[in-house]
Amino acid sequence: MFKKIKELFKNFTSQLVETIKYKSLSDKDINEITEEFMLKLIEADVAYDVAELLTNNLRRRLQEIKIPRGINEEEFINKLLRESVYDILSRGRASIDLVNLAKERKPLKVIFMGVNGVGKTTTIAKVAYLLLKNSLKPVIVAADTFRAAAQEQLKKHSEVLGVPFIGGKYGADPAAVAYDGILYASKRGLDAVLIDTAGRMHVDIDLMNELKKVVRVSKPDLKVLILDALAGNDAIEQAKAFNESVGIDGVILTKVDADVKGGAALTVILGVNKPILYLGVGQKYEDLIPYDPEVILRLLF
Ligand SMILES: Nc1nc2c(ncn2[C@@H]2O[C@H](COP(=O)(O)OP(=O)(O)O)[C@@H](O)[C@H]2O)c(=O)[nH]1
Ligand SMILES: [Mg+2]
Repeated sequence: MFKKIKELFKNFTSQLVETIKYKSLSDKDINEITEEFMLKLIEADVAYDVAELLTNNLRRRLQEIKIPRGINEEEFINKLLRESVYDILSRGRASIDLVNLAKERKPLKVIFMGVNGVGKTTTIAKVAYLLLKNSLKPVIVAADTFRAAAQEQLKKHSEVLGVPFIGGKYGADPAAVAYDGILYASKRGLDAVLIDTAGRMHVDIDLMNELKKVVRVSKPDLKVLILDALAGNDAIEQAKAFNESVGIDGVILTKVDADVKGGAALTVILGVNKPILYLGVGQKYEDLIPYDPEVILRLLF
């Protein structure tokens, strides 16, 4: 993961170390080096705004700090870079812990939304698995009544996991299906209701209105937007649109493992400006890791 980005970070550090070997760092040097770094980030699929954010943070640090003589310069600069990245990563730190919330509320109602193919259904199965591992009982609800295959896919997961499943007939009102799922969980004292919704383009007004209705009826505790790391900047646009339309409480970023360069994933992580709950890092149930700036830092350096 983050292969290309890691390389860029390394090169940036060694370039700076090389420069300060022979002279002290002038503002001009700093500007040149950070500018070049920014362009490299963009080449590695980091979105312009995000590359700029990181570069500005870094430039400010470099200008403010005098690099002392006689220290390990490489370590020093690496630390500086880490701090810049950490600054931005921390903005996405989630104060929401899904597992703890499910322990507190009976049932915790979570609605999962997003564009087609981003990994909603797979992520719901992963979250169900996570709850089970914490001795919590979820019900999975397929409020995607648009595609028969979507119901089947979720049902299969529920069978493998041994979790109850509530679905609806083709064309049924998704809001009614979601409501059924909540009733089911309330009656049986289950811990969480995980509601899958149909994939929808954020620009499709009818489908967004339908989603608003599901939200009005089911009154979820959490509205979670699923974003595909590979979508990069487009994922940020999706987040903006869903946030304006129904509001989002948190994000789960999928397919982080599939982003070879790492720039697209980094773009979403640094640019989405919403709490990130988890990262999807594979297709297996256990491939869901809590978002933690420290963990990302370790992956990046
Ligand atoms: N590599 C990888 N693939 C994923 C991840 N999450 C989902 N997928 C795959 O993405 C595809 C679409 O997932 P699906 O859950 O059906 O998306 P949905 O249309 O949003 O419900 C499937 O092939 C999943 O296996 C992930 O974290 N990593
Ligand atoms: Mg689906």
